[in-house]
Amino acid sequence: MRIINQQIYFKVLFFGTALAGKTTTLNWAYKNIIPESMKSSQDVRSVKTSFGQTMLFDFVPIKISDNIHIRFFTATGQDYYAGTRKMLFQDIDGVFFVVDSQKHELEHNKEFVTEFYQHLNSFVLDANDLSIIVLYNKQDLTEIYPADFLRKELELEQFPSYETCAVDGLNIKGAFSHMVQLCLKKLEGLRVQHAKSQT
Ligand SMILES: Nc1nc2c(ncn2[C@@H]2O[C@H](COP(=O)(O)OP(=O)(O)O)[C@@H](O)[C@H]2O)c(=O)[nH]1
Ligand SMILES: [Mg+2]
Repeated sequence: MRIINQQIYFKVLFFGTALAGKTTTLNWAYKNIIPESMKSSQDVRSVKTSFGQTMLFDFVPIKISDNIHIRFFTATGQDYYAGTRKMLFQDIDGVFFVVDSQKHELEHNKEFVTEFYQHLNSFVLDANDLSIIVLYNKQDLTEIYPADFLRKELELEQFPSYETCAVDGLNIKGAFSHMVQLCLKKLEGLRVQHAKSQT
């Protein structure tokens, strides 16, 4: 979170393996659930490779109220650009951990869970202080593991989660509203703390 000129900026990062559906989820949300009045830019801004995959990140700022903003970023999942993933963890408030539910992606997902905790450690972040929501994506496909199995295998059971399909938007609205609520709850917590410290 950053406070600049009395404006509060939350930062939410999409993290997960290459092709898990991070960019598709963000694009779907931007098109279908974020009202025009909350959009502070015309489009999702992306830095893409020549193949159309996310090279560095996608970025979407939205305005929740007069002085509260949430900035959504997606980290590239491609290993060639892995170095850029870490820097995006700076100042994060929330993470959508996007899991590709396809069976052949299980080991790859496990590697990303390990990497995720490494990045949190390097920024001295505690998973308990962050708003983490897991998206078990690609639920429309047939060769997938059920979310219950993945939750256990990936040891992500303590986090709230949604079973999603980024192509048709299944459960994405619920996941986004949940994230906004968690950010606002964090703000309320900080307000209470501040009020206590003033007395
Ligand atoms: N069937 C299916 N395809 C998906 C889903 N989400 C993403 N995709 C496809 O997977 C590919 C990679 O998605 P993308 O959002 O670019 O992945 P990213 O690398 O995580 O940003 C694209 O062809 C998407 O259309 C999903 O829920 N179901
Ligand atoms: Mg992408």
